[in-house]
Amino acid sequence: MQQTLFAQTADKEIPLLPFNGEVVYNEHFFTPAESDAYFTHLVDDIAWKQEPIKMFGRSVLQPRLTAWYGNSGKSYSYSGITMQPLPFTDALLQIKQHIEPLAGVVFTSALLNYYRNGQDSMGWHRDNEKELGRNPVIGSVSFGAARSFQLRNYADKSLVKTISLTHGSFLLMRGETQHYWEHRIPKTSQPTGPRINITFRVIV
Ligand SMILES: O=C(O)CCC(=O)C(=O)O
Ligand SMILES: [Mn+2]
Repeated sequence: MQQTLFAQTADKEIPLLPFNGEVVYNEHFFTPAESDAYFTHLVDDIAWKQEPIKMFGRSVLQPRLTAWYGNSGKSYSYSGITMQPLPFTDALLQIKQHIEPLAGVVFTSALLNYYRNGQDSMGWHRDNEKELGRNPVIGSVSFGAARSFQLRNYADKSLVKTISLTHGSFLLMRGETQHYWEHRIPKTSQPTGPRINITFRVIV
């Protein structure tokens, strides 16, 4: 078992996992003004769709809107659907360049999720598709309403970490995280405004 190490933890980075992976959270990564501008741009200019996925052999609509952007030629299979990316918008390129120095990788793709209200959600899963390589580096940027993000140990499902992902925050998952921890955005019955999340990924 490998202990989590943070060789270059900056003051503002909060490590979240006790072992078997690395997740760091940076709450005020973008300024409120930048975050407001990105949120408005993303709501208006992203080609949002509500895609069907297969659940227990049935086709159901995902409980959120999604979009897939990235370098050309990097298609991606996800929950039984294969997505072809649209070319990065200028705003997505700016956000990508802003997070890459901290992530230490060059991201090739971005999955965008638009949670319209508290009833939109994402179930337990790991970002462990084979296209992401052995130890995926996932850079996750959030704008809009704060939502709970949960990490649960895959072997011991009683071990759950919950964090609120706020407007303009940046969460980085790396190392062995996707082997040992799953994550989700649960539904909430609290009145909740819209939220956009972008997970930048490296397709190898
Ligand atoms: O909305 C989030 O914060 C999580 C999104 C996510 O897990 C994903 O896109 O794979
Ligand atoms: Mn995920």
